[in-house]
Amino acid sequence: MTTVICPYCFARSSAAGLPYRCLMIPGGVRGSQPCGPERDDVWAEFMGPSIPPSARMRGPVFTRPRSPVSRLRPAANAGPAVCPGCGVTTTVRVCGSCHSDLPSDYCEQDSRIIALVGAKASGKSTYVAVLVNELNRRVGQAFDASLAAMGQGTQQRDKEMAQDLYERLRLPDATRPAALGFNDPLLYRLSLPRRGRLGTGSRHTTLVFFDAAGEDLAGADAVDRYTRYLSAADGIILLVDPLQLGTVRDRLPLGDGPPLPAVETPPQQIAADLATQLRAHGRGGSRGRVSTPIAVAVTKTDMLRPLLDPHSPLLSSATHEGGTLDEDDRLAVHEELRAQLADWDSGALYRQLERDFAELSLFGLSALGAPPPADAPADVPKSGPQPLRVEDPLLWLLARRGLLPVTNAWKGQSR
Ligand SMILES: Nc1nc2c(ncn2[C@@H]2O[C@H](COP(=O)(O)OP(=O)(O)OP(=O)(O)O)[C@@H](O)[C@H]2O)c(=O)[nH]1
Ligand SMILES: [Mg+2]
Ligand SMILES: [Zn+2]
Ligand SMILES: [Zn+2]
Repeated sequence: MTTVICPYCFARSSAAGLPYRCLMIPGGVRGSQPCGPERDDVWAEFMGPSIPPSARMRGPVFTRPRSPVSRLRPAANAGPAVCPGCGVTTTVRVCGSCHSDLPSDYCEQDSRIIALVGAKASGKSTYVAVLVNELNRRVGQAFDASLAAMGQGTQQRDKEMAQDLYERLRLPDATRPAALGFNDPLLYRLSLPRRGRLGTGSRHTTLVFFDAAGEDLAGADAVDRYTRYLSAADGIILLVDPLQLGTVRDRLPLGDGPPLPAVETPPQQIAADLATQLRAHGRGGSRGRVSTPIAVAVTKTDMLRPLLDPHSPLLSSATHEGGTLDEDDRLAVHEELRAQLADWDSGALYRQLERDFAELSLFGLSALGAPPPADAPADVPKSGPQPLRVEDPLLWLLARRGLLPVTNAWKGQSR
């Protein structure tokens, strides 16, 4: 049975049990009256006071009556249902807890929630936009994968982000904090080839990203929804801005790039807060370490060139030969960063992570491939984004869940 996690309130339910919303359209049957809008207080309460009273009036929500057939064949509970009020068929499913409408194909496959976390200006919004683009091009090609935005909200945002980054060469604005309004989750359908004896075909997974504002993380003040999102996550990507690390700031040659960003919450503080929240939501495992896998990615690695060996594995992307994830390559990156972090912040971040998380891997990436121009710090470099290793953290998390094949040169085979 397909389990659906609502991408708005993160309540879990079986796809078959989700209510429907009437579309309020005329049925074409003479004499029949379409349903009128009703006050949806469940939804209005979830959305908060910013929703004007007129917007609270929506299509009636109903549940499909239980029939003997539906009990025997759960599949009979998928697909459209007939509204008991007007007799017209609807396909729109809503979350039973918050009454948010779900995109039409959201309920057809299991969902994986990937939480994206990082201090203010660590590069989250730029990263998501570039990652989506890469997954549809180079990486998608290597893994025979495709990614489709689900629902109008995500499609619209993707289009705007891509136009800004790739055509107008403009960097994203700072994301608004959740306290000021509602930031919609980004929903994608990832299709990967199905492997195994049962032959070919595709396997679909829903990916939910939530691009929060950096300040939403601030320890005790973290909004409730954000915490629920973190505790529902199957994997976490924590973005770390190396320009926040004292030694990196001291050593970078000045003058040939944009000014250094203002100092934000230190990454080890964010990691510790994150672990506290996850433990409070039952994600603590053995020895108090959090069981959710965490990919810790140092961003903006283009700025670190002067501090790295020219042959550093951080300076070129993986090839993903044969559509598999190269475990040796991942380890080379992990070890390189562990060694560098021991130098850049005396290993403080890594020590904190090891204390708090049972499953962790370090990554290094650059969404832009080069620093923004010194004279136009809000612009993408003239050549457009030339990303480095942006896909690695997500691919690792997917592989942890058995969704991607992994190779290991030492064993010489994939598993
Ligand atoms: N050198 C370099 N700078 C980057 C890169 N990605 C982002 N930046 C810089 O970091 C700034 C912040 O990036 P955002 O993507 O807006 O960061 P964010 O984490 O979404 O920020 P908030 O929404 O405020 O929390 C950008 O304006 C760029 O100046 C990169 O790959 N390389
Ligand atoms: Mg942002
Ligand atoms: Zn919900
Ligand atoms: Zn109706």
